[in-house]
Amino acid sequence: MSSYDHSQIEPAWQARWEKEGAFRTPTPSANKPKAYVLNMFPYPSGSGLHVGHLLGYTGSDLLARVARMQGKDVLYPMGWDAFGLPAENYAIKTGVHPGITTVDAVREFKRQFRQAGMSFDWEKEINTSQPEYYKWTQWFFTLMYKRDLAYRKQAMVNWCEHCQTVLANEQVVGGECERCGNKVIQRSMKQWYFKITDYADRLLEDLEELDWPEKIKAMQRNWIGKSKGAKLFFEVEGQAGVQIEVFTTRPDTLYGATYIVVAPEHSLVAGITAPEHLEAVTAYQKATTAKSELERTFLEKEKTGAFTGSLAVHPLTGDKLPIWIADYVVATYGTGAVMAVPAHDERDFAFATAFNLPIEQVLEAEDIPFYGKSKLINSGEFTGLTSEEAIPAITKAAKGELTTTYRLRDWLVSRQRFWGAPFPILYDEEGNETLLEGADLPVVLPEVAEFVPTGQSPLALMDDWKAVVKDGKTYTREVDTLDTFVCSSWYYLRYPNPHYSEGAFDPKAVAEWLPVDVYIGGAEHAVLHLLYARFVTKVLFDAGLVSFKEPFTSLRNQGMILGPDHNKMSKSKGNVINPDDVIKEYGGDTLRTYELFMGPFDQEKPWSTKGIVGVRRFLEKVWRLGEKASAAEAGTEELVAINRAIVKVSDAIADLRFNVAIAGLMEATNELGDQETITEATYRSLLKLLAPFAPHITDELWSSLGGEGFIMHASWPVADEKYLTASTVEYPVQVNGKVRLSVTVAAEADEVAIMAAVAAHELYGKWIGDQEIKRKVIVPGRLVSLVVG
Ligand code: ANZ
Repeated sequence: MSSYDHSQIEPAWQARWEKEGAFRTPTPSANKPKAYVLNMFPYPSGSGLHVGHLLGYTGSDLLARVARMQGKDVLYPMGWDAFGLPAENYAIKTGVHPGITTVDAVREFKRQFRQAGMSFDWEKEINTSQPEYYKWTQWFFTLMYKRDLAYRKQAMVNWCEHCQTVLANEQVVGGECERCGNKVIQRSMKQWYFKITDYADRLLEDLEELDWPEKIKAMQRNWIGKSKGAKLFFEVEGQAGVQIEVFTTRPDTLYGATYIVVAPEHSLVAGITAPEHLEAVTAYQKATTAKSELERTFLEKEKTGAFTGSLAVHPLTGDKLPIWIADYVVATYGTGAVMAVPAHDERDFAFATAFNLPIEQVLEAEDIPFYGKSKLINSGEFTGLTSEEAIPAITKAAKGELTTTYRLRDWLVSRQRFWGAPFPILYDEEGNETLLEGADLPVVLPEVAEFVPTGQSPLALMDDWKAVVKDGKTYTREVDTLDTFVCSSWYYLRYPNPHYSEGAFDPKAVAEWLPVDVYIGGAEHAVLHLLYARFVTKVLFDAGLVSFKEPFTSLRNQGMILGPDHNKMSKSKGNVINPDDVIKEYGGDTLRTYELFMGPFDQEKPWSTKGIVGVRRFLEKVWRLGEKASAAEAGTEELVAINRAIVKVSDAIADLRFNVAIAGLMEATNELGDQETITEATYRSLLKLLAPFAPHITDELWSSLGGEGFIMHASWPVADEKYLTASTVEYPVQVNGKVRLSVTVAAEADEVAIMAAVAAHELYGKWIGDQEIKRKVIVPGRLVSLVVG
């Protein structure tokens, strides 16, 4: 038998798979289950894939391969989230058009995927930056618009000075731009929004039915941030009819309110600021615009603020409460104003302490501040009630309203960028908007020569493109582009029939394949992409265009692969492992198997060169095991080993415990290696179990045994129950006090069966032979002891 040379085998099999269309998606048949296995599509970056990126793809590839072998019709596609900031930033740096760099990057990604043995059906490939695709991204905008879910408003937006663009809340991380890490400031601009807030409750409720990691569901719940409370109203002293509306989750603490705080941006501020406080208030407002929401509301942050000079009237006691502005109150949450209860609210406590404002305890507690619920004290007629009882009672008495608020904001979709899908919107001379539809789509992105950011979209500089005459009227185009999260909110619908020209997706093909059965991707998409995709699916459901309400039935996240130094892989740290190098030295099969063997799929784990060598040796062992595959009949140990492996590997894969599955394969390989010979049938079963992990070597060995077609089209082995019964027991056999041999029998084997196994042992003749068995002790499950002579 020749030795295992991956550099010969792997490219040859890749070429055959391609030539013979091995990964082509079948037409789904009525009598077979389907599996739509999907990985979050990448943006094709110029730096290619590192081994960390490959983990998720390897996991989904394995699932697709197993599903095929289990007789399912499988759709396993791949495409490119090609629009967006990274490509545009790269273009700004190099001066090369993103259209060109994207083509190069896609080619490079495909080469790397191919080398790693990925079984994507490239006939299903999509690319969000092509007019054929973004025509339908624009159509989604028109759908939103017509369903009153798209609107434009002047608003304070997150602005990245470095990228010169607006960012969605989700793209601001710790007050910084998610992409470039620069500080994000607030700026007022006219922007397009999608009304995702209309779906807040359904996005929350439907989480229950999803087979998703609990952590991700919790993050979505948090992001939606449903909060039950009340609106209470405070008159402004001396200003008839002017009221401050506050949102509170704790109306039970109303008697402890000692001052009011409104957000610096609140529309009432100008009207209630006394002349002698105007300068300080204006200066404070200006300082606030430079801060991000996170910075403002961060608990430990030093509290700042300014007094407006006005007083509010307590609705129950008539007390006069000073009205302050402070940045810890956010304009966009609740009503943008709070009643401050320093004895029972952490931020109010810090603020009152800093500004020497009164603190009044109104809940029974050993000490203040106290943030829990308890019995009311110092609360007039409500004294003695529990917090729960007082919430509705006080709200009613104060003429407030019980209400629910959400942290979720509408989705801002305007970007002042060039490398995105243009809006299907025109404005007439008065600024009224007109929607472009039907034959007017796609609005093709023009060839822009100048993409240096200026604060407005580079498209604003394209006078020829911008000016449109339609039905004799002149218009100008919207020059912003759509957030790339719009492109990726619907792509999974396009794959089943990616070149469909009658609509964004082929309804028949979507009915056959959707929803996605398993979705694999990084946990960093816990809120952004996953929430948008769920929202879009619900809109389509409401429009009667799809029959399901959730796009991704089950979701799994891959963990991060760290560098060998246990740090996150990054160019600057010089700890990036390039899959090309690993594949060259050890092969794609070793790389795949090692990635899945490193540890639990969803956990963080460091790269280890030692570990990869171990996996390579394992594959070599499997290769050499072929030399033993000559037995005419299988022995019990062989059958037990392989059947146990079938169960272990199948079960572990079903739970995405790939590392456990590989451990099972290694164990079986060792056990089978201990046999003198094994049958070809057993060896074939082992190869089938290994095939989804290591597709090249297994196809090579499969064909050398005369296997038909590709091993990926063979059927997944099924265990024979007979050899699984509470497994087996190994009995050491003592002869005259010394262990001379051992036998493996079924756990429930009786004395006769055990003695038969002893008699069949090849060492029986040597140690017992014709001697008389004078005494025989069998300790069930433990040992056999014979006295002979
Ligand atoms: C009085 C009070 C007393 C409060 C008390 C809490 C405890 P969640 O649960 O997150 O919804 N709040 C309301 N609007 C705000 C805004 N725009 N910016 C910053 N804080 C705001 O939080 C609701 C609570 O956060 C509200 O209830 C309000 O403080 C504050 F013992 O009102 B509370």
